[in-house]
Amino acid sequence: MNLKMNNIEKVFELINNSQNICISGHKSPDGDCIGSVMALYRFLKRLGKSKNLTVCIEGTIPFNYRQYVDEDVIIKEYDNKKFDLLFILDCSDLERLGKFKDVYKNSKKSVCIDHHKTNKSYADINIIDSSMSSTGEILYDVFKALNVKITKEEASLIYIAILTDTGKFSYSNTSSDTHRKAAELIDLGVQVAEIDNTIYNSKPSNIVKAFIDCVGGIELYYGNRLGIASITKGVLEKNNADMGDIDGVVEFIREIKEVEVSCVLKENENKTRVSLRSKNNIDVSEVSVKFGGGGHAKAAGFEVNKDVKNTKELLINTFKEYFGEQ
Ligand SMILES: [Mn+2]
Repeated sequence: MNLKMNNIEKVFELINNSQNICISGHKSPDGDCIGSVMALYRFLKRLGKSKNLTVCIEGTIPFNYRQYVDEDVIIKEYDNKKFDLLFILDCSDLERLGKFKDVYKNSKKSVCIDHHKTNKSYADINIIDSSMSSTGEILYDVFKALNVKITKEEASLIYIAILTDTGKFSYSNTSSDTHRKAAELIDLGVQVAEIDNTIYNSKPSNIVKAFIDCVGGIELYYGNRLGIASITKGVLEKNNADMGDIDGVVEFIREIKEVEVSCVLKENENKTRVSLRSKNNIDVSEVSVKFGGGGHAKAAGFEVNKDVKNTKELLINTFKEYFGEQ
């Protein structure tokens, strides 16, 4: 990656000159967001001596990440506190900060580290590279450029960020550099099998049952090229599960041979959050941007003020353009 060294120096200078620092990530956090935010938190805490650090992420931390998170450092509500410096990680636009989006205007300086190609460089310093698999990968480059050795705990958090955003090093965003960085992280003490078991093989039975209910409802359109499933409030209530706990449905749909685009609809009050994955050439970030969202060519999302049924119709109509008649 072409990290602009003058940018890195400016970031370091900002860190040194700031007392109150906030680290934020996108709402409904995933592994990349959580791993990157917590890695930066630990890193700054270790270097920062008397610095005042605040972490804000809207939404519950999924159960499988909780042991890697100091949950008491994540603030629940925003009281308009002012910051000298704000880090915004893995966040394509400020709306994705959810109820914490005002931290941006209440911070003197901001640094965005991200890999979403729809990111419009809204911060004072923007370290954005859409060729990177994950924000964790970029953050690792930043740490390296700062010339500070990172700890096993920090390495593990970055590894989690990379592991989850590459689908265990299987998506097309996985490069030889991604593997080289993972190798370096393992040299720093990352326990690969232990992390795999915690992140992927530790689901409570009710979560697996909720997952089965969701994938049991997969619908296929356009000769199986479009696959849609929903995570509804009903399914969550029936299985006593949280939205953030159900992971992997959109990836599961993609396992169907003919599926080119997989969609998961998440019911959220009167709105529906849509996650899209593309297997081949269709750029799902284009579709997401059309509806006010963003993301990557092969993984993107958006939210609409419609219920699940109407959102499904919207998607079927939208993809007609790509797949032709049903
Ligand atoms: Mn990411």
